Amino acid sequence: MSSIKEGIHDHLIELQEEIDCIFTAGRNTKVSEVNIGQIYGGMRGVVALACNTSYVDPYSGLHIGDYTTDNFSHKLPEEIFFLLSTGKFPEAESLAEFQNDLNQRAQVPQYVWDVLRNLPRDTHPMTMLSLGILSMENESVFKREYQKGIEKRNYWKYTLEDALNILAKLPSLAAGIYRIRFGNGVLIAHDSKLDWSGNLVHMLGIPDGDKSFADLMRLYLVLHCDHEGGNVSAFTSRVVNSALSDLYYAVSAGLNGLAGPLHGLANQECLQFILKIDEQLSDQVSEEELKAYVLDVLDSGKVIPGYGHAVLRVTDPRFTAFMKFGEENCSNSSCFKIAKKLFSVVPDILKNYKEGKIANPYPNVDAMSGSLLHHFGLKQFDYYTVLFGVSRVMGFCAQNILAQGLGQPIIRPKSVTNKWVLENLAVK
Ligand code: AMX
Repeated sequence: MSSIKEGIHDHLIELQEEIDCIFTAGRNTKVSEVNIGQIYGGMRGVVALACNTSYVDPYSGLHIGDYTTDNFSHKLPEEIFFLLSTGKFPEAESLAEFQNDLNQRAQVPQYVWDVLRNLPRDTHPMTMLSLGILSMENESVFKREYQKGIEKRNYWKYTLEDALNILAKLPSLAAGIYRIRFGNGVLIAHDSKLDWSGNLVHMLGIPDGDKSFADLMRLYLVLHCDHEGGNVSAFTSRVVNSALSDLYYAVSAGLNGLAGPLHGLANQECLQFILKIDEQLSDQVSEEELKAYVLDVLDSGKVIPGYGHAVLRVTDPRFTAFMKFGEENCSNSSCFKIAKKLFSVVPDILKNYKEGKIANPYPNVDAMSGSLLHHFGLKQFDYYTVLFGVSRVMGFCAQNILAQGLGQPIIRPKSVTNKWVLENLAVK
């Protein structure tokens, strides 16, 4: 058995023991109450899911297993996938075995390129990514084995096979999309001597040769990997997989959710905001000028992109990790300087704006990530969500493998009509 498979097997035993304890202590214990505002309001604040890959604390941000962002941001994405799905980082030997396994599976079938090259020239890169994965659905090991008849307790093993096949092909697929959509369409071959993110950088073929870009990509792919279970893309992916639609369907569905402007697309709006400041005021803008600019934007009824969060109540530690990277690698970049200046003025303005109604005046991850990509030569905004997607697929895969391993059933909350609410809840 491979180390990752063994790690997941052991992790599932631990998780199942915990669930057994939880159930023994009180299967019917109430967790949260749901009010009418919540059923009409996107179920915000309703605790209704268990997700053991990661957890977002309002004050300390993203946790993966026992690790906070500070403690995992220096790792490789492969180590992060191992952590998400087994609860532990791999030993050096297990990591090498896992990377070797991914390399063996990296070849993207020719028909995928045929599908992508036949799309209209202006197809969004996220459509290409989602479609590229969906087009490989006939390769699903889970589907093939399910049709033969497999025991429920083994579902996760075939879901893992699909996850490894998808993850292995992602750098080639994402880089190929970039080259078809924004370059001359000539693909660069996968290099099995490179790691997962190193390969993505290599195959993108952005001609700056700067080592820091590879470091930035590694950090980017690590920081966007997962954000617990209730966000649009992770939840969508889980719901689809809970119907035993295989991982190709589930990953493609999750990516379709990520493509929305309220979710994965927000990072490109942040960069546009910063570029506009650069164009109108330059990176030499004074603090006073910037404050006036930000207030003008707010007074015109717009939000300050990159600030605020539905769960976090502090500066996102992922923002802090990107800021540190910027200080160390591109402190003279115009975009970085403006993003940093915004950080010094925006929180105080937001704290006092709208009579303190803005729940979190601090920056989220999107306030910095696009500025750094732009500085290192990746200037096509439309592509940024693809990178977010490449990273987030690790979370989708890990969440679905663990859910299958724990035998979680199909997800099916109950909905009601207005009439039912009026008749049954005395709200007339
Ligand atoms: N600028 C101006 N106003 C803001 C604001 C900001 N950055 N963040 C929140 N507000 C406003 C809201 O618009 C809302 O006003 P309203 O009641 O008049 O509609 C009020 O403050 C209360 O909102 P909230 O409870 O603080 O936030 P929320 O949980 O409803 O929304 C978010 C969270 C992220 C959508 C919001 O902060 C926002 O629009 N931020 C700017 C866009 C952004 O950065 N998006 C990326 C989010 C990260 C991600 O998921 N990728």
